[in-house]
Amino acid sequence: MPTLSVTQLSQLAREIKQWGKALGFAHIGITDVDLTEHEKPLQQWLDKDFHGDMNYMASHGMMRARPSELHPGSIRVISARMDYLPPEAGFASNLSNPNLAYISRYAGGRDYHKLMRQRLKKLGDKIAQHCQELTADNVDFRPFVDSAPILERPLADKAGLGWTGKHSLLLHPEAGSWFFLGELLINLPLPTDVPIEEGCNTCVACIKSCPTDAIVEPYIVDARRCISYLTIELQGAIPEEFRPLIGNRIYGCDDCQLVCPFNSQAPLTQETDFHTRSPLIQPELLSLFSWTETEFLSKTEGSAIRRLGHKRWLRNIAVALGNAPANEAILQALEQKAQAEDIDNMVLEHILWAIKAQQTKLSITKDDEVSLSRKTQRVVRSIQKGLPRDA
Ligand code: B12
Ligand code: SF4
Ligand code: SF4
Repeated sequence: MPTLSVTQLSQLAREIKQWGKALGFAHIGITDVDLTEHEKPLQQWLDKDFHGDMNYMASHGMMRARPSELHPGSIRVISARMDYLPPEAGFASNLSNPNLAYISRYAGGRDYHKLMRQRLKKLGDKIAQHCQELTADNVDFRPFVDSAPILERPLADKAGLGWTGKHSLLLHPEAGSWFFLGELLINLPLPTDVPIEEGCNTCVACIKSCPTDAIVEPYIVDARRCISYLTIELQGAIPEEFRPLIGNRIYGCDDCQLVCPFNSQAPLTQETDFHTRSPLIQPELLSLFSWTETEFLSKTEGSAIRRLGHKRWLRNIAVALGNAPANEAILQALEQKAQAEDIDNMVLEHILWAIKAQQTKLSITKDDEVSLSRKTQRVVRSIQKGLPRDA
């Protein structure tokens, strides 16, 4: 382990925060590697099967809560926040138009994993070089961004980056919650930061607004009910009970953050790479549904959406088309796709579900009327009132 003096370590901690800012991180905090108090809640969450078919959540045992086992020798975690809210997010206009596809605003630009990991690696290199010059000792570090089994949110909470909201995400009184987390595990005994005070108080807006009631208790999300899981993580069929509740959300969901009062002044991202790319700005469902696999792969190149694959892309859009107002053009597009020779059985089942939903609606009314669920109407009103810049 490097042998810096206490004064040198304090000075270094200050410099790490400045270097982090220069690398595009909005907030850096430092904490130790002890997550013992999270082992029991994590195990309870797994025991209840809240992870669904995300086997990677269960397969590493308690290593998630033991960063020092993940990278032996680590005694500190440098936790980093990077903001992703793009300008002109258009949340309300997008959610209130059921003929448009809604894509979570974290995913419309470049995949954050690689970008953040590279920046964290640069920060680690800078620290190592600095220590080499001071003491000629070797610093050992490893960057993580959602890439390995590690409890990122509890670490960031301990490092003072924010408090854990009742939606289970980290949020900060000034910065809200539109940010990614990443960290460097390191073998330097840097001074640690203190957590900030919890600020949700009596608010329960996120719990009340979740379209699928996935926040089953304050701070606890049953992933199997969460639209983010259903549209991104789940490999197979989306359970029917959730399909009508998904609305037009074809990739992830932002509702629990959209109603959070702390997002009213949230900073926009400094990374132009996170701005929503043109084919994904308020896109028509029918237009996205018409993409061939080759088009899907080229239009989502470099984006996290690409990992979904064309099959699940079609699955998700079929559900949203089934939820769209009655429309002959939609029915036709669905029927055409159902007859495609290479259509996958799982996708076909969703298309048939959507055809049935459209036929039922068409038999009742031919109006292209807006049919939003009560909850979505409330979320839209809350965005227009609380987040006018991003509405
Ligand atoms: C698995 C996962 C999911 C799953 C499960 C979500 C969940 N809440 O666990 C699904 C697919 C549903 C999901 C969805 C989303 N995710 Co996600 N996800 C993860 C991942 C990979 C692991 C999270 C985890 O460990 N869950 C296990 C459970 C047990 O952990 P937990 O919820 O923190 O549970 C703790 C609390 O319940 C706590 N607890 C229990 N009782 C109490 C009581 C009190 C008072 C308190 C304070 C705490 C507490 O103890 C538990 C153990 O520590 C992390 C990245 C990472 N490696 O950490 C990203 C991560 C959490 N996700 C992230 C994001 C952005 C999202 C989405 C917003 C994406 C989207 N727009 O669609 C949604 C939000 C949904 C939501 N409300 O959580 C970001 C969050 C950034 C932030 N600001 O906090 C992360 C950190 C990724 C990243 N690197 O930036 N995600
Ligand atoms: S992301 Fe959507 S579905 Fe998941 S907990 Fe939040 S509001 Fe509910
Ligand atoms: S909506 Fe309310 S309860 Fe939920 S995280 Fe924000 S402040 Fe906390």
